[in-house]
Amino acid sequence: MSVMIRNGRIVTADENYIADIFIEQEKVTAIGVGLPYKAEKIIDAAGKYIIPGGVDVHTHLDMPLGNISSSDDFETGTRAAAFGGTTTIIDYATQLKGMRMQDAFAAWRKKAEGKACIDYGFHMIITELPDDYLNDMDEMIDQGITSFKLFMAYPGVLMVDDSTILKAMKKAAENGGLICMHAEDGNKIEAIVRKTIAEGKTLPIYHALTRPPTTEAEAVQRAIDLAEEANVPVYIVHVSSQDALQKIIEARDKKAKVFAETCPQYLFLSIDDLEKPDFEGAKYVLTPPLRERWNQDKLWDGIKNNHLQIVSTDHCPFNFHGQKDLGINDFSEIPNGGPGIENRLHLLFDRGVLKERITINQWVAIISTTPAKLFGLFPKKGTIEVDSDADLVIWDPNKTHTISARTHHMRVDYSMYEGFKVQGFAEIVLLRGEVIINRGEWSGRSGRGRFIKRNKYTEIIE
Ligand code: DUC
Ligand code: ZN
Ligand code: ZN
Repeated sequence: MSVMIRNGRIVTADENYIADIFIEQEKVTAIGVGLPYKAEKIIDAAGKYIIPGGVDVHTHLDMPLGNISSSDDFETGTRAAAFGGTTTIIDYATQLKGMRMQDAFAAWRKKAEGKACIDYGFHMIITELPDDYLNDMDEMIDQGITSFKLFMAYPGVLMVDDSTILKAMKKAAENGGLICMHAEDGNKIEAIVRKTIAEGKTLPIYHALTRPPTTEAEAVQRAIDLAEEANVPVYIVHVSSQDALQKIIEARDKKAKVFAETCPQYLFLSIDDLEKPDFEGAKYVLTPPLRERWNQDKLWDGIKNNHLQIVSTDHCPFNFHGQKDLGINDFSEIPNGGPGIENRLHLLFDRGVLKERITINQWVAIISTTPAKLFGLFPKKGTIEVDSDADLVIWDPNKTHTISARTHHMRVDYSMYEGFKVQGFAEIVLLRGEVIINRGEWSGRSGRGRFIKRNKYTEIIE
């Protein structure tokens, strides 16, 4: 099927111009003014922006947690992502204890195959790494899983000690993998949590109060030091606070290869949300926790100055009724995570670009181009060029809507952004040349999403 998109304003991470785009065989095959080709389908994009499809490098679909799983699976979660203008995700597969990475990969592939509506890749979470598992990391790289997540939090479950971190980092230095770090001091937090519960303090707000920013900053510094020792780049996931950001800025000023993301929840929500009455604060129990509001401006400065290069969602939804309420009597039993896969582009356009916190090119960079580059998807994804995949969003910059659980497409019974009015709308979304969102309506197919074998991280960004 050939498609011609006429007269849209093409916006990439560094360009902004009006032209036609011609698509054949899933790819962009020509870009220019007044292209003379005949197409089976013509889309008029006059007055609209055309941006590369969003790339969300931090999601948790169908993620097991104790006896429950995150409420979106690969079908509902990726369809919701498409409504939000995201056409590629990188989800976290988990090598649970006792499991080899190959088995974890197979298990996550099975969750996605036949269901995913957009393209996807995986990172691998490593929870144990005896010497005879080190080769698993090479096998993952060969199969296109070129990044690994390590947890410095959740002792006894996901946390790995510093010697394991160093071992994984040294292996990554050898095979070109990228280490993603969940940086929170798990032991310190665990001690504060036990003491707090013993004092009878069980409300959701104590989730945030027992994980102070110092526990994040300390772990970020440790991760940076370990990466320096191993001589390997490190990517800090879900940076939530100025304290943690400061450590990243100091390291980057010394030319350390440290990269980092933040997430919309840290830019638009705050610790005050955890104080909502009737246990509603549980809707905002995320890790790291939401911080005091003043951190938001610091994170925006971090984005503007390229100390934070990516905004991902950390989409990890749990229903308020039946899942979050497992912690009604004890905040530490509330499943950690919140929904957002559908909201990222809209929030960042409305409250980033339109509020002049970032330029429109920076918006494209943080939501699509840089994640594609850092995680080995570029230039197939993350740009609009001849030969790139025709993953495109035709964005109406004027249309407004109000975010609500009543109308969103994520399979979760609340929205963290309920009632937020946003301007800018993903009107038409194409995945490899096929229209999957047509004027706000679903027209894609479950199972059309393809596993993308990623390349290794290359030092193509500063
Ligand atoms: N870390 C994540 O990255 N996602 C959900 C919960 C967590 O601790
Ligand atoms: Zn994490
Ligand atoms: Zn996460």
